[in-house]
Amino acid sequence: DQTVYLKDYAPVPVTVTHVDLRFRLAPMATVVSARLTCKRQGSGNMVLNGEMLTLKGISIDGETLNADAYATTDTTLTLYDVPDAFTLETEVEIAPQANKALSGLYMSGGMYCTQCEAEGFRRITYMLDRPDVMATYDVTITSDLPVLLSNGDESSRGKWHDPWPKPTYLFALVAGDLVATSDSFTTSEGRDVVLNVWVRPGDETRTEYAMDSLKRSMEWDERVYGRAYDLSVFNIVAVDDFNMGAMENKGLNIFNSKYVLASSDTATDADFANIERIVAHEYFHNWTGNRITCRDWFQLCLKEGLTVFRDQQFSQDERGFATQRIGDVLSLRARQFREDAGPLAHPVRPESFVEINNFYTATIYEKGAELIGMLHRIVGSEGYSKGCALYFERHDGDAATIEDWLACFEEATGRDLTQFKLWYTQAGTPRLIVTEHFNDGTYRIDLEQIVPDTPGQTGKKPMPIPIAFGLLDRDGMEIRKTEVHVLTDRTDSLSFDLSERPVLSILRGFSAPVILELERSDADRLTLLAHDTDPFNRWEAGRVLAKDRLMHAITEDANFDDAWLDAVAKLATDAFADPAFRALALALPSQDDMAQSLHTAGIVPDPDRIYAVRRAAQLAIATRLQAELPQLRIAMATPGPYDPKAQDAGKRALAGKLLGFQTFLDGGAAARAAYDAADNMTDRMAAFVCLLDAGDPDIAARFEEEWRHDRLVMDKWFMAQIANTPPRDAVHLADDLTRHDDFDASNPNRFRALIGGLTAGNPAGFHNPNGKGYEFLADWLLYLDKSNPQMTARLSTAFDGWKRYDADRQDLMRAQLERMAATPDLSRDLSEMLDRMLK
Ligand code: B3K
Ligand code: ZN
Repeated sequence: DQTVYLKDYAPVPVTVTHVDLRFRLAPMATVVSARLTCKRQGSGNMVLNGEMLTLKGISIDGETLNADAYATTDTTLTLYDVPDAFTLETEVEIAPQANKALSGLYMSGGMYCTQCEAEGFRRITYMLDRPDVMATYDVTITSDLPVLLSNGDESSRGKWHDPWPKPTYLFALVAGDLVATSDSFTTSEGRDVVLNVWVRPGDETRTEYAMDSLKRSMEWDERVYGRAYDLSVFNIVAVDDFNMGAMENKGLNIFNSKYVLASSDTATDADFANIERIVAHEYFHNWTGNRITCRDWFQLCLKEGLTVFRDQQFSQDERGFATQRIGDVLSLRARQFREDAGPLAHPVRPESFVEINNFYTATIYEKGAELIGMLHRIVGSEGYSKGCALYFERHDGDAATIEDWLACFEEATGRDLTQFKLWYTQAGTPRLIVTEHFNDGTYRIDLEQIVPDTPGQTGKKPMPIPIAFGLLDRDGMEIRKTEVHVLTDRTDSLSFDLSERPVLSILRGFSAPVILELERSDADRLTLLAHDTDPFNRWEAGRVLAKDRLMHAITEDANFDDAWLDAVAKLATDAFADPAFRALALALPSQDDMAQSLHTAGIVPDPDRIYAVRRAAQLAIATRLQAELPQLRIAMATPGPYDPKAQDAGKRALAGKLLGFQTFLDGGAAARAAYDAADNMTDRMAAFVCLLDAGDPDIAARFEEEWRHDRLVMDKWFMAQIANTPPRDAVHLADDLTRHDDFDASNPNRFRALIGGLTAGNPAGFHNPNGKGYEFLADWLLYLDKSNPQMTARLSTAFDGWKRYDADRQDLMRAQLERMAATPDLSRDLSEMLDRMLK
């Protein structure tokens, strides 16, 4: 059994305090010499991690080791009877060119780069590859390549020193033919910092936004959290082949080029927003993650949940609270609620894992961030600031735990957070059931929470749920401003003396990550949609109305009623409302959202039916707006040069939504004109998607002709086509595209574009009752598992909702899961995922 348990945590008997690394780079035979300064702190042998290494030499304090003084396995190096303090020297050989797992030292487009989190360092040299071993580093890189980078500050070409003790997972090395866009920043402490964004020659015209985002992040972290940068250089490098978004290596952040490179011509507003968010996220890790790291990987949310919370706060400040919060909640529900409701559900702090890379999940990240948000709401802004200040002061330089984090808030605020800790240990999305009663001048709200069973966890305890609420009168005037009630018991009630029944606005700002169940009239919802002072709940009211309509249309063939269509039209045409908000309010719940909601309501979702009903709803809205559409679109024009800021992006988002409706009516005429007129990628993509949807026979070829030279744009081309083809053709098209000259399964962005275009972009196509979608996915997962297990395991989650569906689809999916599970030599990553999904 390869399971690792939180309860088994123990510090290492012999630790490493300084690492001196020398690299002689060569694609198939890189030599890594390591000198580790070691110190005993307990009893036992020293067991170092190492994988895919060829050991060439080993000595202690300059003496070559006898064969009986150590032993190696495929994954370890054990040293017997080491002294209390000594220097261990090893020399190993590795082959970065052959490394297709993109973990450890590998090559991408002729450059060397690394990815060490979570356990990639052990593929570089023998070391205690765990976060509670923190060491200072000296690195020397020998290579003819023009740019040689590592962590810390450079003393001479290829020689780097990082004075801040760090765990192995934050180590990084880059070597290549790169060019920098440079700038500088002076910290509040008076430190002058050189900022570089390193890219391949030719890409330097697309670095401006990333640099701008970096400077704004640095300023924000000083102003809001009092955290300043601590080295004299901060490097960002863009890499084409990268398994995730980016990595916060100390002083040397490595990014997927998708999240660095942007020009108005090639990147959409969504790309710009992601770049801003991810640059900020990685930068913020310098304090939450690097200066204070995690004791062990079970504490992953300590750095990830907190850092996501911080990047969400930043984006709210940069882009507007309401629209940012709505976007974050949409993604929480789409990814985390889905995860929490299925076989992969796990606590924000898991108790065991087989492969830690399988736990970089929406639960650890997004739910982890929600927990910080709730803590913030419970202790208040001042308490939150005090708690953070204590955490930074007390734990700087530590590898800390969730207990350490919570203790700071208990001490700083005098609150007992024992019950709050349940949020970290109990999986599953709580249901919050609210019922209203009005009687004789008394208005009462009854509250009940149910924390559902999840794999391996039953009989859960009630958790503290901060419920932000306010009351409106029947005309929509606010009669009680927002207050926060913390539900701590399983049930509770709140009473108010009022002369008439009010309209309740509850869970304002989505104050807790729960599923709200509240039966109430359309009239109340329409009042909230029109008048609530809480913009999140205005949007939510519209969302619930829309979902309700879709549900009825799906289950009872109901028509879309005028009252609803009028409310939608009113919002669409409300010139006083923020365009970004209107765009969000006009977006119907996604197909997967509907499948999730139907399942929660005990109804088996039919993907084809969901697809058809959603389209019927779009057509109904389009028809209702027919007369106004052209004018509305003109009003959203953004004259002047492209500006990625939220204000113009909001207008483009609304214009794109409206173009979508228009395409339902004119077969693509307006979209064709919009495509020809587009002078930025946001407008072009919006028109492209409409034309694909309208079945324009030439548009895919035309787009390809125009953008074939650009990898990042071509990812969009692959994805959009599959996502916007009729479901019956989707698998066939995806399969065809795997034979396209530009399809490259070894590039994660391209692979994800193609597979995700089908599984997430075209759910009805993926769930084709003939089972071809499932077979297609399983074939490709088995193929990719041989080279890149991390990516494979991640994409296998497309199957995690399999138990929601009808018996035939379940059989087909189970057959594919079992076929994969029965394949010999699966990676640990994929086999853990399959085990959990099949359980
Ligand atoms: N910490 C990295 C993620 C590493 C994933 C390893 N499989 C990026 C981030 O969260 O900022
Ligand atoms: Zn992170």
